[in-house]
Amino acid sequence: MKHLLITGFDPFGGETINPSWEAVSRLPEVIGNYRLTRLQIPTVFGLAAKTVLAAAAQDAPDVILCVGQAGGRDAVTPERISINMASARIPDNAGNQPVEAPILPGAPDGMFSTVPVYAMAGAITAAGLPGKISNTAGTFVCNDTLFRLLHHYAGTPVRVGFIHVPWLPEQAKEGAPSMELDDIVAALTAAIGVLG
Ligand code: PCA
Repeated sequence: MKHLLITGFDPFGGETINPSWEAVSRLPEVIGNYRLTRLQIPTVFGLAAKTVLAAAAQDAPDVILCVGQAGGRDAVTPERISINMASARIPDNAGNQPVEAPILPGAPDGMFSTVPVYAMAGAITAAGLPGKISNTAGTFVCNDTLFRLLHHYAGTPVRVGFIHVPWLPEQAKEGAPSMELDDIVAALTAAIGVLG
């Protein structure tokens, strides 16, 4: 059996919940071929990736999948790419607010995710749920985390991916898109099912 390390973030930006952790913490211990380790990570630049790497050093996952909230999105979105840029509209949970700063100076401008994003988005829609590839993970902590992990595992067999999920109905302001928690859990389950 293969091993998946899957993470969700703590609430940030004044919110009291983060759908990424709400969903990740509800995933079963086994999906298809994979045994899951579920981990909450802090919404803090640098520290989030560091927390993932410390956990990965313990139990050597085959795949690392981070899940984050993307308020305003209307679908569960596997991220195709991360960019070497940190620029924050709001402070992270430690008060950091980088502006137009490279994440890792000298590293490539962008790094592609190493999980099958096309198949994952397809599996979500095949399950009757909204899913599509995203071509930007933003410039906040989620992008920072994906970039650092892809850079760390480049040239190794460990695959790294990221999935952004919409707000829950109770978070979404009037008229803003949201998704039920059960549907987010089902979408993540479908996406994990095609990791291979
Ligand atoms: N979403 C933020 C960081 C933590 C989270 O859940 C982001 O998209 O960068």
